[in-house]
Amino acid sequence: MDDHLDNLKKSYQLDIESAKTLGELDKLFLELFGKNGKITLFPKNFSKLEKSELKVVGPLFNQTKKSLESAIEERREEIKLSGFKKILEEPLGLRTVNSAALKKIKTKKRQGHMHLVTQFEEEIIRAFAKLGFSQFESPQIDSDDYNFEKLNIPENHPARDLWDTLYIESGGKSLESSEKITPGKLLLRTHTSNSQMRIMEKMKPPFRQMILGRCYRYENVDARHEHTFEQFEIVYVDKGLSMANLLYLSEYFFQAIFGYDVKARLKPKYYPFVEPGAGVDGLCIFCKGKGCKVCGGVGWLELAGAGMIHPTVLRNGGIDPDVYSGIAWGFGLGRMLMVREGIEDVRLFNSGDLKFLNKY
Ligand code: FA5
Repeated sequence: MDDHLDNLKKSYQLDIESAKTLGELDKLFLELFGKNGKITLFPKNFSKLEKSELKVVGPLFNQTKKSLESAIEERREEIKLSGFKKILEEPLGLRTVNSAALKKIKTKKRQGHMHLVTQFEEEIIRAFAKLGFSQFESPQIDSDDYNFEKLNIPENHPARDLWDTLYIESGGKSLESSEKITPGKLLLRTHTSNSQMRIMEKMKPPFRQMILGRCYRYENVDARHEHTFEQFEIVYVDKGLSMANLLYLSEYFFQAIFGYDVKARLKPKYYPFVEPGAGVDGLCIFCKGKGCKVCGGVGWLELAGAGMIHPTVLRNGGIDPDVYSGIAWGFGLGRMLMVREGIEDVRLFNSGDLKFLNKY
């Protein structure tokens, strides 16, 4: 029986190592650990063994099971990483540049560089454009309707306390704007989620949209809170989307901006416009999960907020939640950059302190 286990381990280890797709791995997993899998059914033979034989075969079986499980898990990660890598390394293909012609043009040596946040914006757009997301604009001066009401946050709902809001006195008249703003009090948008309803009203699913821009809050300003800051968000609606897609997108993005070995995990979090809602954690890039000062010993850092778009919100946007599901996923650029670049104070981004900005 130990020979049998040994052969099983050797032959499957080879198959696992040479698997090229997640589908092939799933097949091997089922052959071993499915309802009628070879590993699942193996202990059935234990009753036929002598006690002394069982003492040898039992631990060997456990060890074989564990090593095949971890071989599958490791290969799964390798395949996922090579997938992410391939997407990230692909050129965008939006423009072809005639480099020979460019060389002939004499240009002055350029002084200065783009702001750190602007550079980061470009990285984010590039990563999501590769997955087929297009940019969408929503107004920074908006109505209470789009910022709250239609997102399942009615007036007097306690969840409004999550967003300290700057309202605008317009003397009862609507302010001029390129966007038509529907009735409702005017405010400075507190989050890029004000785009969700506009996208749904303008587009028929399926769609993949991304929004980037300034948000404003009536904050007690400190090292982690600014009154004016940048947020990024994706709104993705299609048939059959689930939290698994959300986890994939999170991991894809973290690996694009932090490096290839950052994992993501989801934990329950309340936002009125998603159900279920999630806080998206990334494995702490400083201690790689061991626990350190930055992550408060937890090993993970919360990097984004997300969830499946609430059926009421889909309905408000004219989308049938029985047919389509949606993912909304967003984060603050300053806070994410603080983690990546080891910056201690979010206020430095808008401070105009050139000594600080020129370091990047
Ligand atoms: C929101 O604003 C949600 N709209 C995010 C979301 C999108 C959830 C899609 C679900 C689906 P929250 O208030 O937690 O959530 O802000 C999101 C991020 O913005 C925070 O994690 C933080 O990175 C950043 N942020 C929020 N307030 C500030 C602030 N005052 N200064 C700097 N960054 C901030």
